[in-house]
Amino acid sequence: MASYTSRQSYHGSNVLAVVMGGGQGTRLFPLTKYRAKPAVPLAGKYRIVDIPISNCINSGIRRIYVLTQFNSTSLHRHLSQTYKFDQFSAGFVEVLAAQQTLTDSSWYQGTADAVRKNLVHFMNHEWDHLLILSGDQLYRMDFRDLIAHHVDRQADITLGVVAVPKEEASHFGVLQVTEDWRIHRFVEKPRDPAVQDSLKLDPAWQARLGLKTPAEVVLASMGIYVFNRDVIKRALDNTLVDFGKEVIPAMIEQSRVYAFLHQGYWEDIGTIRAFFEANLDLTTDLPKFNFFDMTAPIFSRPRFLPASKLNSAHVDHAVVADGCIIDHSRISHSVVGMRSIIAEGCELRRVVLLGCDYYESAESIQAHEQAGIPRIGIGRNTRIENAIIDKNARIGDNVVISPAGKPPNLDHELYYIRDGIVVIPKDAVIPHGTVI
Ligand code: ADQ
Ligand code: ADP
Repeated sequence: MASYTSRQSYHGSNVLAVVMGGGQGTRLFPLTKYRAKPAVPLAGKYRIVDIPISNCINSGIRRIYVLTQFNSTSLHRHLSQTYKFDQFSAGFVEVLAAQQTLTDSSWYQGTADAVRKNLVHFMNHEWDHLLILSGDQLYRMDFRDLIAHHVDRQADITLGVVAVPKEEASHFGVLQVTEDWRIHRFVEKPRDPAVQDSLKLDPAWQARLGLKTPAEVVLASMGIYVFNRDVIKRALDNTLVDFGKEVIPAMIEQSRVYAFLHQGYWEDIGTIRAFFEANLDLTTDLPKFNFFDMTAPIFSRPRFLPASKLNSAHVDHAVVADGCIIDHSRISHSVVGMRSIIAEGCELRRVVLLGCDYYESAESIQAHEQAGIPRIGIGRNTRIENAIIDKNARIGDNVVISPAGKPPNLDHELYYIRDGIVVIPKDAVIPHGTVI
């Protein structure tokens, strides 16, 4: 067991981190149609998985497993080309995909099931604390503070928690704590207003925590858990499949389960709407998540792309990644992903372009043009609003893309609408003149 008692003596080598890389990925579909959720591009040049991994690295944790339902080449390539540790640090970032397990070929039934099926791999390493992280959240946290809180209280399990408005209680595991943060009640996604009401945080606590909002709040689980080595074995020595629904409520009865309050920005970006809004928030004057904070940088794959080129483009409140060429167009409140090519006369408002994987060769452009197929990128005089354009899409000239006047959810052969946002899938071809 750990012999240290505070942050000073804590060392990241006592911790093994596990990133929950997603179930079937239905909530982020169609972005997860061809790739695992952790590989979904974020903020023009990152992938979702860079967030939890960077938080780990910035907290001194260098042994990280990523659990995912299916193996995608892009996830493997990204992780192996990005996170290289020297041979003295014993660090690794490794994917454990559901179908790879030897004893059971079935998909992970839930978060606890995914961890149980891989426990044998985890136990091969030396660690005192297993840090379980959600794979679809945008936040910055120093896990050393979380672990120190856990160790100082001699906890068996500690949950990262945030205060959220009471109205959002039904989306989270909601809990109540004693003066010393020990959890004595936990209800997963309470729907009953009476139950929600009974879980709200005492105004005196609200003041103590410095929460200035007059609104009623509850303490919500972030889906971030620290387990001691012996405790995780015990907690999963059964057939329970889900941490929030089953394991945590069961453990509260028999173990020392504590909460650690996270007070910075934190957002679940696991739905198309949340993913879209979190990307667009980066284009505001003062984004809620600060990619510019170099005290805890977000890492990603170095690509050695040229700086972006803007030819009398009018760009307002936009994030433009490396390697783009934008001609005589108007771009506002948009994220322009790496290697995006935008021809002249376009108007983009509230658009998240995930970018391109490569530059199309002159021969390829010519061959496609002869066949009447647009080149990769956005063609001339095209207007797009409230949309996510996945990688390598070929959007033609004089195209209009907008969800206005359409149902909030729709499947079409060329595109999807999710939560009122048009999503153009990866490698899609939208012919010249199409009006969506
Ligand atoms: P949810 O987010 O609804 O609630 P869940 O669907 O279990 O819970 O997802 C948790 C994380 O695990 C996500 O990152 C997800 O992608 C991943 N995941 C889910 N199933 C998986 C599988 N089979 N294999 C690999 N990864 C998988 C949880 C808690 C709540 C808490 C919220 C906070 O249950 O108590 O409040 O997270 O967002
Ligand atoms: P995704 O971001 O959708 O998960 P991948 O990471 O799998 O995509 O693909 C990115 C890589 O694929 C890039 O390194 C790029 O070099 C390569 N690539 C994909 N398609 C092509 C192509 N048609 N021509 C050249 N390179 C390609």
